[in-house]
Amino acid sequence: MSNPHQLALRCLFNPPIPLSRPLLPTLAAYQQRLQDVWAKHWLTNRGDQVCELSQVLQNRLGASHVSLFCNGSLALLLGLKALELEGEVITTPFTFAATTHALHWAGLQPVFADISPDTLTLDPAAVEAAITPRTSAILGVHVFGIPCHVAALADIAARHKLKVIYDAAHAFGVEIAEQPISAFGDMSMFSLHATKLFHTAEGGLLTYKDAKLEKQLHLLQNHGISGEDTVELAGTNAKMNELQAAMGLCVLELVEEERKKRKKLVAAYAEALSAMPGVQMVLPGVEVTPSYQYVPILFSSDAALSRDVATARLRSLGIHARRYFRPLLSAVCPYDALPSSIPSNLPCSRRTVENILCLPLWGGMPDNLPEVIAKAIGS
Ligand code: T4K
Repeated sequence: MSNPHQLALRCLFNPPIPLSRPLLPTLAAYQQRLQDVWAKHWLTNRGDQVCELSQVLQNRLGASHVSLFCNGSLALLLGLKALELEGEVITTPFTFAATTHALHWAGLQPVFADISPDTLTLDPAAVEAAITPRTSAILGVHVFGIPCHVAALADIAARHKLKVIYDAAHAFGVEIAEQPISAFGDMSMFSLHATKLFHTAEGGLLTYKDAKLEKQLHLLQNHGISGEDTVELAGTNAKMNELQAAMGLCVLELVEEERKKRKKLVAAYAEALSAMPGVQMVLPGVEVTPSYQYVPILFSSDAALSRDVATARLRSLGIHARRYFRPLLSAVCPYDALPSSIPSNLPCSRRTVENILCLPLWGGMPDNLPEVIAKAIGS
């Protein structure tokens, strides 16, 4: 005999439910934008679409300066270069690999500090304890769109004369007490990858306060070339192209509607998971306007299933939840050899990476999914 829970678990999703699904404009809307690109025969190197998107995003994000890139990883790398940082940069091991790799490629030494259990972002006390005479900056990650402890980090940075850079890959549209997330720190990087709420298929965006960085970033992303016969520095190619920007301009028109749908789904998850022992949604504080980018949940020993058993059960139902962000970057070569990677330095990060799970979230996903997932992991 089957009980009602077991009956519900039999309804498999085929094709499987992905973690996220890109927000897409109608083909007609995209084609309309492309008509202008075709008419001008201009595909990249600061065309009209890129300039328009840059202007629109500057207003939308309330940022004094913005620069667009071909992806978020190169945006972050070139942002670090433009700031002319040296030596050590204190950062979190609980992030996507691109954060730490950007430091590596910029010739900087990552120094891992532990995260706070409330936000899963850098613990300010651990950051302060990690400062040495070689420290030049703090690279925080607003992981899952949950803001770092921005006030405490700003205070530490001011006292020790450090730069603050935020990896805001997941934080498009996030505000803290109505202040845009880009208002905090010297520079923020937003990923515009297809998996993000707002995307350009592939893409990246830097916001920053120092006007002088704009020219430097342009040189760095355009081979260091400033004129037909002038190469000023050793740059690379990291430009956004017109097809990406046209996609972004179309997607931007859909973002608010998508946010509303995701907000409802997040509320449904909260309701479905509320009475479940040992399973807790990781949510930003009440003063935060969320990005609705991910639905991270944490398992504790009171949960009916462990994180890994729950993940496997969901997968057997055709639901692709993801164990973001595993492994910790402190456990990955070459960073595992760093003194700050020693496990005793990172207890909260280690606990988190063993117990975190991100549940599917995209506007068009089935309405009953939060309930199905709650049933699957709660029994
Ligand atoms: N910093 C942080 C904190 C980041 O999270 C990231 C990127 C970066 C920096 C670097 O930014 P970018 O250089 O990427 O702009 C994905 C993304 O590729 C990556 O952008 C993102 N973070 C990371 C968290 O997620 P994967 O390897 O986990 O993605 P994948 O292919 O497994 O797709 C995830 C889900 O989305 C699946 O359910 C399938 C679905 N999907 C994916 C794509 C690409 C679709 O339905 N359609 C699609 O087109 O890395």
